[in-house]
Amino acid sequence: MRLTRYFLPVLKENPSEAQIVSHRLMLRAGMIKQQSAGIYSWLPMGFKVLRKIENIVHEEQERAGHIAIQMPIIQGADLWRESGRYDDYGEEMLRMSDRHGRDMLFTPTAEEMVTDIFRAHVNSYKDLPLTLYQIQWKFRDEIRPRFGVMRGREFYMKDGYNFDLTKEDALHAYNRHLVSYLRTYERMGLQAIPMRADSGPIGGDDTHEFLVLAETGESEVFYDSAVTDLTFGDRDIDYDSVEQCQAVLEEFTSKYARTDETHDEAKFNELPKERRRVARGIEVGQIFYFGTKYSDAMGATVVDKDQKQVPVHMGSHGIGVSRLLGAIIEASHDDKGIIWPEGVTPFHCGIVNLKQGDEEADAACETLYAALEAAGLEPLYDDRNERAGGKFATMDLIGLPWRITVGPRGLKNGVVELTCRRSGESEELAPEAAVAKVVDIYANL
Ligand code: 5CA
Repeated sequence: MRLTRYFLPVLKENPSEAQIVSHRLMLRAGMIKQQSAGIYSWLPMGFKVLRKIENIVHEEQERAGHIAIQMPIIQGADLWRESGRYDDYGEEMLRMSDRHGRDMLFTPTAEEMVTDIFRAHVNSYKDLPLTLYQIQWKFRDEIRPRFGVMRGREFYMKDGYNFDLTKEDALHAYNRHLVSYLRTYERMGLQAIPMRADSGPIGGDDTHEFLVLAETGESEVFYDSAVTDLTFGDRDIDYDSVEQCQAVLEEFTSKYARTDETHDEAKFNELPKERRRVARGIEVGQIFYFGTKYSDAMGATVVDKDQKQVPVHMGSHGIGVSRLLGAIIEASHDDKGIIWPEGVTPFHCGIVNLKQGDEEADAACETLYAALEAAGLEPLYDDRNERAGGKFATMDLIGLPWRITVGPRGLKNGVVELTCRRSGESEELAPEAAVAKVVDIYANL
């Protein structure tokens, strides 16, 4: 993409309404525009990152054997009356009626609808296990929408639902989700720590939240510092293996890590003092096992081996896809702007032409641009007639991990400059070598 042909409405001034750095940077980098409290338009660069995050979530869900569907955003009230949640959900549920006076609502989550799909089409234990998921817009009429996409009213969520014959099978599904989430967040350059949590209006016994540590996080968290040493890495896990998933769950959840809702001061104090941490975190996902709560209420049963009708065991599992943009920026920025992890960056590499209009510099930029594209990467070429300082400021603000700077002086010596956004380090390389290095970095992700 050439910047002169793109739509990147960066703001020079700090927007006064933004209280936290991710919100400020998303507005300044022209990623989102607020339309109402907690409701945003996604401008091209914000939308691009949203899609990247969404793709990673899809890939990891599919890897875990989960199957994508899409359910409607506007739902009838009847299913929610069956489960009892039409009344229970309260003012967070945005309600409306259609022209026939039928009660409708904007979906805040989808346990009821997915259970309805299940009961209409699945009758036998032979069709289990089954996990269906979607990535879809949700609406919750939050009392205090704030911090941009972090606590929106309209937000994008991956919500997945497992259906299993027995509690043991459903707990395996729970563990499998935990494993796949660890992998998902790490691919985005994030450490998200599973913490024992409270189930709230979803209901259920077992639940973990995934928290990214950040001073601006809304949740207070208490943990053993040893949990931050754990990384999932590129382990090759067989998601069908009960033992393997169980082992990962135990490794990642046996140390003390809890949100304030489940915090147990006495237990926490059993830890050596130097390992006790009290901090804040951003909740980027939550997994639940809730047994037969919805299948009982809505008659979602299958016949078992003995031809007996039994209610299925379920759980639901969410990832805050739009919130993740904010969480990634909170975890990865400096005073100049965003620093995108390679896995989610909107463009792979920036190209800055220090002397637009100079024949050689222009030609060298075109060659670099073509070479990066030919290697399957997306460069962003700042081809504006701007002074170098302005171009650097924009690149730093929008946070592309790599930048190639091209100027007449370097070209005389046959070199361009390759700069790493995170470390700030630069090296002079022949143009082909710079391209080769960038290609190599992304090939090894
Ligand atoms: N049905 C279950 C799981 S499918 C569910 O709704 N879980 S949840 O309430 O925990 O939401 C899942 C994730 O969505 C949360 O972990 C959080 O990351 C994100 N989320 C929840 N509310 C908001 C909000 N108002 N704005 C942005 N993201 C949100």
